[in-house]
Amino acid sequence: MKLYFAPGACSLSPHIVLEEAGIAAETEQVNNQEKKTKSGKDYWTVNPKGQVPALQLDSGEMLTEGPVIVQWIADQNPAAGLIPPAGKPERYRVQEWLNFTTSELHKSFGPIFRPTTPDAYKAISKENLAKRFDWLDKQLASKSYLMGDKFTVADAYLYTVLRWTARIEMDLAKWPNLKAYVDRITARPKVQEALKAEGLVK
Ligand SMILES: N[C@@H](CCC(=O)N[C@@H](CS)C(=O)NCC(=O)O)C(=O)O
Repeated sequence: MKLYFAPGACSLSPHIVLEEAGIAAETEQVNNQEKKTKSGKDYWTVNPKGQVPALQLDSGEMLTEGPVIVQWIADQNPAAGLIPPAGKPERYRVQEWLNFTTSELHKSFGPIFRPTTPDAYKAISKENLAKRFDWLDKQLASKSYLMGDKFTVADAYLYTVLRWTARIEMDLAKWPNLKAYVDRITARPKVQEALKAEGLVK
């Protein structure tokens, strides 16, 4: 398996899941602006969508879409307990969280990062995020992780997205449960490994 990633981008989520699952995979950094991989390959030929993450399977097939990639990785090592088995109601709860994160949070950040987005649009996107964070903060009031006591792939994704608030000057201190959640996940040894591998911490 080989994961194509850009440091700190949404590809950090499958990177964390690889570490948490104890799966040794190759990784290759992508320059997302120039669409070139570290070894000089044209990234459009790897993923014609031009986005990270992309996971090359041992069969050579390319799997894209972060919420799907994390499920595939977690299913390679069920003993790691990163995702409930397909068919169990809890599996669909995890998918519910992945879908919420991708559609209600992840995609709000892109236009805020983009320098050419009008300020009024950025302000509205931040307002929308803040509303979602108000709700999320309540969800995390009495549990360590989205599914309760157990860290799952949904946490790897939500954590990755919440890290971006620092880049858009949204202070998570306003949402104490979210702040504690991010700090809790940052402290996980395997998360530290993924952050180190992407050059995000020393
Ligand atoms: N639907 C895709 C979106 C992936 C995505 O937004 N990737 C961003 C980084 S977080 C990216 O590569 N952006 C560069 C671009 O779109 O040119 C997924 O969930 O995997």
